[in-house]
Amino acid sequence: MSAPAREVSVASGSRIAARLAPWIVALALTTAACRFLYFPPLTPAPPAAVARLVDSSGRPAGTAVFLQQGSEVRVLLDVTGLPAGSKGVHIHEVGKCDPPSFESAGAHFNPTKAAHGAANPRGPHAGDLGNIYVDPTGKGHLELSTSRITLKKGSTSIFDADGSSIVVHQSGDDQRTDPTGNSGPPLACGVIIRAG
Ligand SMILES: [Cu+2]
Ligand SMILES: [Zn+2]
Repeated sequence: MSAPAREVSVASGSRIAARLAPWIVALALTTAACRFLYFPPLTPAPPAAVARLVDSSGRPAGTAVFLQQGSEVRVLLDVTGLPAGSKGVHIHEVGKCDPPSFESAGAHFNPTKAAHGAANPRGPHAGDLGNIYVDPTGKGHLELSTSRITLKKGSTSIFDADGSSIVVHQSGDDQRTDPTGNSGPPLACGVIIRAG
């Protein structure tokens, strides 16, 4: 007497499972894709930051965007109106960009007390971001990921007590010469501010 009832129950159970299967697959795929994606209703926004660069006359010279992606920070830098060529790019240790010298930005961001440059055996500084190539129209784009800085709390946070800035220099950075890579004086500077 009870066997038919149980069969019905099993049959309807597997029908429900069949109906749910596409959703389970979709949920699994979504979870896998979640590592770098941000779904506003589901997850808190990962930290982000922005810097608006000015040149030595105080005129706009570009924008930098910083996106925390797991343990790395993606940096996207666009510059305009700068002289052509290769230019050293660093995060400097103070969030203050007073033109024309930008000396207010201090030295390279260096929480680990390293030497300058990726080609230096004791380097690099956490703030060493290599070079941006500026084309003959004055525009340049640089994109990189680094785990040497963070937008979160911690010893390598660029949001320390006095903040940080991003600086583009007159010459290429040789990635080796301590403490500045022979990159010459600053051309442009932007204070890095939280954007989410
Ligand atoms: Cu610099
Ligand atoms: Zn450096």
